[in-house]
Amino acid sequence: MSKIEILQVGPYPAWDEERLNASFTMHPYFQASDKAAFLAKHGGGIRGIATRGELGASRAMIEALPKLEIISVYGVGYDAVDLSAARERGIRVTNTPDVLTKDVADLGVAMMLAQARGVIGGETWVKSGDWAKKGLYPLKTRVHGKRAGVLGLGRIGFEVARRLAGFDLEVAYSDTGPKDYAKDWTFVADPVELAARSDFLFVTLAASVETRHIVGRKVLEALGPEGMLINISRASNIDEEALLDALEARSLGSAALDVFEGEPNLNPRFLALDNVLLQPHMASGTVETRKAMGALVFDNLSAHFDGRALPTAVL
Ligand code: 8YV
Repeated sequence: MSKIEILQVGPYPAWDEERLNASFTMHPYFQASDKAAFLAKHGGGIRGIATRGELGASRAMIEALPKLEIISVYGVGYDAVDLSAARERGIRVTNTPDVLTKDVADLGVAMMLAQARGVIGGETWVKSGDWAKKGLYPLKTRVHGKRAGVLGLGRIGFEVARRLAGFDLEVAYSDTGPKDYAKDWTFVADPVELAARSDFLFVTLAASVETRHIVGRKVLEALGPEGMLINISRASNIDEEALLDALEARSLGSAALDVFEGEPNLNPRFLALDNVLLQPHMASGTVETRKAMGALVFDNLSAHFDGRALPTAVL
């Protein structure tokens, strides 16, 4: 019997590709120089898409695959999948929640600590010889005892808040309403008000059309020249032009960012700034977590084609 055909939208680690290739005929879309010709050639037989969180699946891609039944996302965020196009055709969508939650929270808190304490600059100070030449490293900012705001208290936001409480920060959060699992933390409905009372503002919202640019000029102004913005969600949650303006004008103190519009080709204005910490979208990037994510991508596809319940269905 011939194997089921899957469109592979982005690369995966070798262990995932081996497992997928053993069970399915994988079509590596990401390697094709002429994407339209690739879809025209293979599209007719494809029944599944294996994609990545940041790559998703567009309406055009979905429409080019008449036999498509399932889209399996390697990532918790599925904002890049055109859900209405999938819904119209009854196409199933799965993601990889839970397995990455704590790693993403860890990196968010690590970025806050690294940026506040000048860890990257400190290493440069040592390696460049500045320590011996110029003397003591400039003093940095204390973290404990400060006020943190968590914008979006879902799974990742909750783990961020728990960690921040462990580092003795005072935690407040915004969400659609107060959460019964967040009794020790202060609920603040308005993101601008949350920013105004925060030294560190974490963006941990699942991205959607509704949350687009939820962090705009007003939130950045409220966070202020001593404030730090940390984004481990999606770039679309932040008005990036407003963020760059605020960082350049120093009306916002600093930012620590793992996600960018148009990544990996980020706006060059970021590269000229000395008040940012920039990471290559790697919050879930540990071997352990990526193995668990890859296993879920595979398990969801297998379950679907074997007629079993999907382990982590979105649609
Ligand atoms: C991944 C992510 O880096 O989970 C998500 O939504 O953005 C990240 O965990 C990405 O999906 C891997 O391609």
